[in-house]
Amino acid sequence: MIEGFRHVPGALSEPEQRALLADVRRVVAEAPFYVPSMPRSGRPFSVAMTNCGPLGWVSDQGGYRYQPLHPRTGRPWPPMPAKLLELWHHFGGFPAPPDACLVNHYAPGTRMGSHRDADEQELSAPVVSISLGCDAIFHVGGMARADAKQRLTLRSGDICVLGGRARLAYHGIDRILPDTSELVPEGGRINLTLRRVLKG
Ligand code: MD6
Ligand code: FE
Repeated sequence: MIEGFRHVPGALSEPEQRALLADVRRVVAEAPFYVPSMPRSGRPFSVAMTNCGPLGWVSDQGGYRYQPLHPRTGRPWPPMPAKLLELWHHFGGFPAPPDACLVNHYAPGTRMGSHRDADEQELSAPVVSISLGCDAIFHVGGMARADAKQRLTLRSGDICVLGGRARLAYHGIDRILPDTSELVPEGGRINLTLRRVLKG
């Protein structure tokens, strides 16, 4: 496995997962999930997104970027729940706090194509990812899209860290395994990725 990639299965207990899901519900009540579109084609993502924290990751015909306002409501993203700050410090080990958390909702049948997270200025900070709900087949490769990929199953309560050489590695979600968790009542999977965008 590429240096700097860490998978922590079962990092969160079931009560912790339920508490985090309640935090996500409060975020979504203020900042609803919406479906972004791809920069050039304008085609919609299959995944629905929202954010919390001072900045949020967005995509539209103008490109990928971080911005302080929800693109549909025009309001600031809700504050980052305290539990996420704690998880960042525990698993990320980076001195400055995260300033963005992207929240992805995957219905069964959706996927996330292979990509690198490279829109952040602070590339020495890791990205810390938390999985809730149904299992997902995740792949992580190398610095080039064509590099060999390893696949692993991310389950509810797992945490992944992309730091070091893995920070700019290609990765994505091949598919969601339906009906593998009862955590999320409407089904599917929620993924939270904590980031440090501005130099801290
Ligand atoms: C996902 N994750 O798990 C997609 N990005 O739904 C990511 O795109 C990701 O897991 C950066 C770092 C860790 C990740
Ligand atoms: Fe990513």
